[in-house]
Amino acid sequence: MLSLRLGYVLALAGLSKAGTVVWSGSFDSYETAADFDKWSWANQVGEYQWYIHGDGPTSDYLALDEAYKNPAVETEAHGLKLTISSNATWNSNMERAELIPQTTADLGTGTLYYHFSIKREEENAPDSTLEHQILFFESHFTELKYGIGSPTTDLQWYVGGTSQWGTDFVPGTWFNFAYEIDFDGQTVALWASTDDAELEKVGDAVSASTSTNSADFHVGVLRIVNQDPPEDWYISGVYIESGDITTSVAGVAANATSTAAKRDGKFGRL
Ligand SMILES: *[C@@H]1O[C@H](CO)[C@@H](O)[C@H](O)[C@H]1NC(C)=O
Ligand SMILES: CC(=O)N[C@H]1CO[C@H](CO)[C@@H](O)[C@@H]1O
Repeated sequence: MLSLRLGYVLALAGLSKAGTVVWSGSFDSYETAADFDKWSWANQVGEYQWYIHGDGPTSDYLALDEAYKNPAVETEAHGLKLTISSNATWNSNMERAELIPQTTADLGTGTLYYHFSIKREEENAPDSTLEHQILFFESHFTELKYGIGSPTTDLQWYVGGTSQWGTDFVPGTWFNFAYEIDFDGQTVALWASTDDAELEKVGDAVSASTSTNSADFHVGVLRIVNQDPPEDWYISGVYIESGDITTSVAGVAANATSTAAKRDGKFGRL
């Protein structure tokens, strides 16, 4: 009897579980691809720094549309289509298009959940024979990879260069993730689901050299080999949360998101 009631109370508590948004990477702050260009080192507006890209117009690399988001994400009206191509080069010959959080928030203390969803389609599909680094930190202590490991057609979770988990990266399916990073305990775990399913822990905490200067989380894709044809990647539901993880892909109440953005003094100023 007692344990039944306790279970009931815990179930109720579970329903209301949600953390605090520390940084929102919502693409709703941007109406068009050109809005990303309003950011510069001298004018640090918006949710993202945008400097890791090729010499073409931003519309060669970024596009926004309702069709580009995970429909299960309720806190965002549109998602991002990110295109890498032979001219998407930055500081090397590698193909790169990466957004970096623009925030004064501390993204590297305590335990934080780095949320995002990604997808590919058959059209302009990523090449499964070439290594891609996806949603990574500068030091690569946690990241996704594609086109490497076994099988190369898996989307794989890597920690410090070692594959920990993988799933078949089928087209047309949204893959939702949260890196659970314990910056104090120096571990990373992985939560994942597809489409509208709730996130579940798929990778237990493993030790990692966790650290960030709060401006080196690369929301984007790097492909090491430069060759045609171009590839499209879809990204939505990007945010960082502290406290209890939100397992619903619908996201944290938009209000929490806009509160964090307002605190940064950036929201709606583009
Ligand atoms: C870059 O490559 C893309 C894809 O092939 C193409 O659409 C775009 O026109 C190119 N941009 C430049 C500046 O050459
Ligand atoms: C859940 C919640 O608090 N929603 C509120 C978010 O903010 C808007 C206005 O900005 C309210 O209308 C919602 O009720």
